[in-house]
Parts: sequence; C-alpha cells; structure tokens
Amino acid sequence: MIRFLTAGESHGQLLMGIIEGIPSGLELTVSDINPDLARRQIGYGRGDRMRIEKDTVEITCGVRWGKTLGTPVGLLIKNRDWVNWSEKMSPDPSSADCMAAETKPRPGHADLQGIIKYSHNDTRNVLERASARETAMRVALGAVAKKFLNLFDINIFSHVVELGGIKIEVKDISPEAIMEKAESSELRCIDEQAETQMRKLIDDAKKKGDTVGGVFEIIITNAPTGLGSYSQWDKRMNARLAYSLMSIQAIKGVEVGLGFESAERFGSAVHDAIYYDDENKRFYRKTNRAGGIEGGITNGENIILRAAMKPIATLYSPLESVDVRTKKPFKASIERSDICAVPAASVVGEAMAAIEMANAMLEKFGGDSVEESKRNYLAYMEYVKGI
Ligand code: EPS
Repeated sequence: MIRFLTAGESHGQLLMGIIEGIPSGLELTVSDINPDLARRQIGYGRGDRMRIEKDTVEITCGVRWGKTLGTPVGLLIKNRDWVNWSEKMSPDPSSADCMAAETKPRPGHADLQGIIKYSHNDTRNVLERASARETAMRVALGAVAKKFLNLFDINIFSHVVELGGIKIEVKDISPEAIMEKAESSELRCIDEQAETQMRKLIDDAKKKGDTVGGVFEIIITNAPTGLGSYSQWDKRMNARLAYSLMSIQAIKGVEVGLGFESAERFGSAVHDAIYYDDENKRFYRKTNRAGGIEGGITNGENIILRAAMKPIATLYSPLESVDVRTKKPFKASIERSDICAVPAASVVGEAMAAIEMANAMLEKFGGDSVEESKRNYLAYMEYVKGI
C-alpha cells in the first residue's frame, strides 16, 4: 500500500514529502521528477510567484545509486521566496511579532474557518498551509508513482477541456495526440480556437480584477482489468480516484466517464456494449461512457476523469469580509495571486491519479521489489488472456 505525506508552508523554508510503499529497484533520479514540477508552473494567467519559483526537487532518502530501496522515499523542494520570509515564517520564537497579525479573512479561502478551528489570531497561520503551493510536492510524489506505473505501460495524460464556460470542441483524438497538443499549449488546451477565447477571457478577468476556473480531464491508459473492488465502499476505484482529485485545493466536482451527463440519458445511451476481440484475446467496448470503471473495478478501457476547479479566491477586486479583531467590514486587501491556475491543477490531477493508481496496482499485484510486482502482473495478464 502506498501512503504519502507532505509538509511545508507556502513561504516557509521548503516543502517536504514522504512516499512509502514503492517497491525496491525502481530507477529514480531527479530528472524523473523535475520536468513535472516545471509543467505545473506553466500556464497563461499565473501570477508573479511563478517567476520567482523554479521548483526543483532533492531526493533525500529511500534511493541509493539511482534505485529505490523499498523504504520510504523522501523529497524536498526549497522555496526560493524563503529569503524574503525567513524571519516572518521563522520557527524561532525570537522572531515573534516581527510582522503584524493578519486579521482580514479572504472569502473563499480557509482563513476564517482555520483561525476559528485552530484558535489562531493571525490568518497567516492558516493560509500558509492551505495554499496551493503544497501541490508542488504532490506533483513530485506523483512523478515517483508515475515512474512505477510506467513499468506496466500505464500512462496518465491531462488537458483543459473548459475554462470559464468556454468548452473545447475537438473529439475522437487519441490520448497520445491530446498530450502532445496539450504540452505545447500554455493553457493545456488542444483546441486552438477555444484557446484563443480562453486567453481573452483571462485577459478580461485580469482587467476586471477577477479570476476564472475551469475543468480538466485526466486520461489513464493501459490500466489492467480488475483494479479496485465492489466488495466494500472504500475499495471502489471511482470513489478512490474521485477522492484523490477532490483533495486538490479549489476542486469542487469530479466526474467519471459521462459523469453528470449519464443522468440525462436513457440507459441504452449510457452503458457500453461488450465485444470480444479474438485476435488479441480480450473483451472490449466500442464506447467508453463508463470511463473505464464498472462496478467500482477497472474494465481495461481508458480511465476518464474530469475535475471542476473554482476560480481562485484571491480577487484583485475583492469581496466584502469582516475583520476578525474589530468585527468591522472591509474589502480584502489586494494580494499577489493567479488569475487562472486550471492548467497547473491538471498536472496536480495527474499526480494524484498516479498515486492512487500505483496504490491500486500494488494492492492487486503486491511486490517488495519491482521485479516481483512485474512478475505477478505478467502472470495475471496471461491468466486474463486465457479466459
Ligand atoms: C497561492 C497564492 C500564490 C500562488 C501560490 C498559491 O502565492 P503567493 O501568495 O506567494 O503569491 O502563487 O501558488 C504557488 C506558490 C505555487 O507554487 O503554485 C495560494 O494562496 O493558494
């Protein structure tokens, strides 16, 4: 089983991550992780922080001479902005009160609930950890999971399918082609016309001091039939993947396959008829409305997930709020922020999906070394062909 934890504040010294359960013998270097960190930082509509940070990872434990040891893998990402915050975010009590307490909670953030819950009098104690900065580490940990999945040819792709209500129109295109196009677009958008409109929308939002959200899609290819289970509620693969995506900051909804559209159609236009391919000895579907999961179990088709991200809550034209000390109304102060972070969120989505998929693969095939996992996987695939 894979477990992972992250630690670190947005303007703290660094982000830390531990991932446990990756078998031994997986080849892993920083060059497997850094490209994904860079991908997360790209995106039309990101704020100035992205110009300061150029995230790179250090592998601190669990890897020796380029291969995992089968023990917890530890990762670090240093925050470049720390130089400007070392006193303000210092763990040392001698720096206390070098900065005034922030008492003006921003609507849509964790600020107000956080100070009430943790009995703080300074929203900085909340926002530093609630910030989406933490997702940099999730992407790093996800890259480790992706490397493990690559052993089984499982690949995870993402692209932005909707932004502020503007939807892409492209259909019937392979996941590989989607990825190639998405990688060359600052909005991870494969539809040029839609992308032009999306950019304009972001520019307009910026002028108005507003922000925009959107929807990204995750496609997982080559997942074997049989991951997850109907046997218990928390084993269902759709539920597990939805949880993973819903845990990302600002995600408000997740769909699997047709998702909400299934509720509008007759059953005959929702379910996927089953066929058998004699040559390749496999059952298959000509449609994939289920999104690769039926009865909580992967069915061998591509897994299709979509997640809706709300617009970033920090608005340059702020909403009304109340100072927690004076109880007087105010308009939230202007903070450096992103106008749109949907493309970045889609890369985070890949990472979260990768970790859960790696978890499901290890649950099914086990293995303390990658050779053992692979052996078990190949034996199962032979069995599936023989059915
Ligand atoms: C974030 C606020 C901004 C974003 C940040 C997430 O940071 P700052 O307040 O320092 O300008 O840039 O995202 C990242 C730093 C990142 O790496 O994605 C927030 O409040 O969630």
